[in-house]
Amino acid sequence: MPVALADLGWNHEFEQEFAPYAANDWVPARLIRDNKITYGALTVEKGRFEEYEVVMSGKVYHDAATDADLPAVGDWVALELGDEDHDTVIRARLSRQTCLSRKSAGHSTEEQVIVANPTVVVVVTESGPDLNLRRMERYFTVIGRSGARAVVLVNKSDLFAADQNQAAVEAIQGLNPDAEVHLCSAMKPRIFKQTLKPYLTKGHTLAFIGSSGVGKSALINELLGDEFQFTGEVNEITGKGRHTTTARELMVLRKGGIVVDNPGIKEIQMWTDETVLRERFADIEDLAMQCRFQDCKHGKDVGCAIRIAVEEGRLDQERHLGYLKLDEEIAKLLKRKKTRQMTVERRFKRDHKIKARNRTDRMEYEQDLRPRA
Ligand SMILES: Nc1nc2c(ncn2[C@@H]2O[C@H](COP(=O)(O)OP(=O)(O)OP(=O)(O)O)[C@@H](O)[C@H]2O)c(=O)[nH]1
Ligand SMILES: [Mg+2]
Ligand SMILES: [Zn+2]
Repeated sequence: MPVALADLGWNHEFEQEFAPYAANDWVPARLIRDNKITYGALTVEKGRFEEYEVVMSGKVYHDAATDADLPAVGDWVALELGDEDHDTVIRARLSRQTCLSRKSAGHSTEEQVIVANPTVVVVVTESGPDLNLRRMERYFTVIGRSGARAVVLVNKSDLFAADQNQAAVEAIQGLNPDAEVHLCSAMKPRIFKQTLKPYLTKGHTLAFIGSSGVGKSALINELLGDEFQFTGEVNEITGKGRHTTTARELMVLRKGGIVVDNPGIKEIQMWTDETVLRERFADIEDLAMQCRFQDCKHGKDVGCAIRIAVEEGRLDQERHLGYLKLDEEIAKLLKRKKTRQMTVERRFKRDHKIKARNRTDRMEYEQDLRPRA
């Protein structure tokens, strides 16, 4: 069966925006992989998918005011096809119709695009230790902003008791009545595929996110069927293959629908906002208000309400330790932000230098042209 760009998510609005580029003989393609310096891009030629390794043009790079403006997996771009001597080049990026990104409030330079143009964001979790309702709230916030629908899969149902699974589904549903929350297991692929079927429409993009090890790739593998097999290393302890996804990748399903596998999101890396970090320990901060001394370090201090809560078993010791490391964590975070800011500034400076150099070149050139006296 011949394929068309619509199988990749192409639609009327993209086509309209692309019209001026078509006049240059550029071709529309969707970015499926980010290799840092190059990208993988998928297009359709003569009814078949064709993949190219492509680079960004200087203009696309320089026009990007922030990292978030740079092409990302899921983006539609205009390609100028190369030949033996020339790279295939991204000449333009089309506007995003939806966009899953993380953004710390007020710092637009720090926005990071996770997936461009998703139709549905599938959050994978479990009813076991990975379940974290606060984190789930954060996911709902970013999905809400993305313009995509939210679907949550409570995976690994085979590993946990039925009432525990049910309670997890209800708690997540309670956070967001608009989200669609389903129980599933990669060990029961038939039922799982049935669950996702309504979302796997031709041209619809499903972006899978969630912590490392929750089963995103295992579930995607089931959807891909024979088309795809991981060649992961074998875990010496369990003897099972375990492949940690290291790069985001967009894949087209033969029966319709597009999936994007993402590396597991490390919570700290993902939501590095001081407030968010503090939010995770809101209950402990409440306890801290009850400490006897205002400057309590919450260690061995007399009358420390936090320590007493640990001793009485009302507070998990690990969480207490995590809380004690919070300031350290925030300091690290601020340092990282600063480094980031410096990179951005350096880039502006460099761009400025290039411009200045171009100007000098031009002036010298014009001088050369001037008739000599
Ligand atoms: N019992 C059980 N094991 C599962 C299920 N889903 C996934 N697993 C196992 O969990 C492990 C991790 O699964 P992956 O699919 O690699 O997890 P991931 O979310 O892609 O992880 P990252 O790529 O690191 O982000 C693998 O050994 C899977 O076989 C499930 O429903 N039940
Ligand atoms: Mg994976
Ligand atoms: Zn204290």
